[in-house]
Amino acid sequence: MTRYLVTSALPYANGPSHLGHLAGAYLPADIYVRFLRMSGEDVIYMCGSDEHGVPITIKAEQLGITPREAVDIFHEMIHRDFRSFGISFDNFSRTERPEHYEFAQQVFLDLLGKGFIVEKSMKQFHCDRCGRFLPDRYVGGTCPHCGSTKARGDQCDDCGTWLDALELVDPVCSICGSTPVPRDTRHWFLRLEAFQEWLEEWLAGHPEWKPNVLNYCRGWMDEGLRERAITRDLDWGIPVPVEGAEGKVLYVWFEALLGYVSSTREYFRMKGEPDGWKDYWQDGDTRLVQFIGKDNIVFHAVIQPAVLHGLGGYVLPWNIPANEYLNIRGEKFSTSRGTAIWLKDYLAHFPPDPMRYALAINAPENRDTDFSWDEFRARNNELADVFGNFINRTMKFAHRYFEGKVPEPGPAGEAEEALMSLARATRDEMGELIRGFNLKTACLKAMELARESNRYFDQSQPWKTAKTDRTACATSIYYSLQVANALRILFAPFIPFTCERTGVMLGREELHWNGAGGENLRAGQALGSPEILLQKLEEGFERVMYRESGEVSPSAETSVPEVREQVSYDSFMRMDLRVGRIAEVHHIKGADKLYRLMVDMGDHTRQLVAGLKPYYSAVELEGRKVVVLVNLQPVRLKGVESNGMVLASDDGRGRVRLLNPSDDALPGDCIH
Ligand code: B3M
Ligand code: ZN
Repeated sequence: MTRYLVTSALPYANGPSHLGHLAGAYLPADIYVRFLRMSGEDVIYMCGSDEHGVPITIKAEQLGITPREAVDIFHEMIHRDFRSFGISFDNFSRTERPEHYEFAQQVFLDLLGKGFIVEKSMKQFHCDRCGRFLPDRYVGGTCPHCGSTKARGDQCDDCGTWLDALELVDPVCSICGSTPVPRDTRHWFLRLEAFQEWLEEWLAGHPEWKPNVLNYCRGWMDEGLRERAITRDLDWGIPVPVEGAEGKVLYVWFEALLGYVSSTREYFRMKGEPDGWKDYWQDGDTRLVQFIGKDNIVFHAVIQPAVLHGLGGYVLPWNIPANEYLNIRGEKFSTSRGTAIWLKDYLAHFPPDPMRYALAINAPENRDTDFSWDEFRARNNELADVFGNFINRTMKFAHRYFEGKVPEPGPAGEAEEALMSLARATRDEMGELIRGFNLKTACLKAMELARESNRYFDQSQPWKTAKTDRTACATSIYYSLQVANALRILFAPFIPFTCERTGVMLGREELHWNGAGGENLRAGQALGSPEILLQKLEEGFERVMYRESGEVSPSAETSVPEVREQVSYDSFMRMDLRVGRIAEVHHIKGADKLYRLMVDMGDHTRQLVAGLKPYYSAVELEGRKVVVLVNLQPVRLKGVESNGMVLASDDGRGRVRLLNPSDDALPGDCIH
């Protein structure tokens, strides 16, 4: 059986995530994975923070904190913001973990033993003023290939070339600006040239890959591969596991690429299946699909396959659908340069789905694209006017003329047949497009169906037939409801939160791709209450995010709430807090903020009502461990009894995050 192992580039834990990250390697992966899950495929989505290397140490130095403190802050922030955007990783790990250290060091020793890694002396830039070697981004200068003056010691972002710092023109120390000098040092080299022939053959076997990826690799191969240093003079990172290598660590790119494997190993260990990762990484039936930005192509399409081939027994990338850049005012979003629109700043004011839709339909799939708030507003309003409006008017008619039930239709006429077969054709076309990584075109197809659905509604004029021909009116609302359900399914990979809420309104929550285009809503079935799914935006709406300076203002700082009145130790001890695990998540009719949860408390299951709907989808909650106040007086909310409370934090700006007991805490454990 074909298994899909999907990854997104491990984001450096050197700052919050921005729209450029989302558009490049995370949203496309999430759309693809959600579609595969809905199609019944066996798929896991692995990612995690990339926590070593110079990007981290430079950031930590800027902030005046240790690298470990920096990665702890940004790992949490990145993970939180991606989840708030519905990026549905099955595991979001991190490379600052003993399990990853061991695996990366084992791989290093394995390749060393096979002669694919050799130790050599080399010249490296040294800053005599700073008294240190200058690996990677500690050196800046002009790129010898494209002339960009923003090139860095290991890579030029503008042309993506993986550089040897000594190639830089007019090199400068990034710390003090002085001119560095080449000095002798010893490092370990990956003998890439040993893989030239094999890589040529392997790459030739993937003509189906995106042209931008293949052209890039071809350029690299034509230039001829040569050995590359894969260790660095740094005191932050994974120590080189050989005698005499004090003060040297594995080059971040060498070990981060192995982070995909160690994230998978962690995921299966936590599931109690410690060898489960092998079914994906060491089984020929696996399709490894890696979503990245174009600046990461060489590492994923050349270095990673060479390392995994050198190891032997690992699957190699089946496809690497690299995206180009999403720019703003013509410049790449950049964490290290601080030119970005941070996810958390957007989320503090607006819901995730309109941005998911705008970035999907304007994705930099084959060329750089530019983000603008005007374009975003146009896409938001298009989604509200076409998709949102169709769902809303259909629901309103069903409530106004058919007691909030799916009406009994008359015989389907030509228009109905045409509409339903268009829904099925759109479903099949979209499936093809998504499997071929043409996500933008797939999204456009869904929007075309939504437009066609509105045209059907207008042409059938239910506001007239409601008075003149009830059967005709029932028929058009019946089929409008069926195609509303099709739209919910087809848009779900793109705007999951909105489609989940649509499902509650339609009384259909299952998400099977092939369900689109069928008559799944039974006549007579009760419907949920209609709600406005999407808000339109006025011109200048984005000002709420900007300071006078014209820069996106960090989310408005909130005043820290006053500390409440003191309590005695005894009165605190009267609160009975325990660990629980969410076993089931149910919607509550007519409650758009509440879930009914069945929580496993170890020796019993307890029903709770929790206002988590704006912050978590049901799938994110199921299986999650929580902290429960169990001796709170029971209350009834929307008619549902709640026996206790789940504890969560609130940052005062409307961001609510559940308190997580540690991995090894068990349901029923008491909390002191
Ligand atoms: N941390 C992302 C970047 O270059 C880099 C990806 C690692 S994937 C193994 O921004
Ligand atoms: Zn210096």
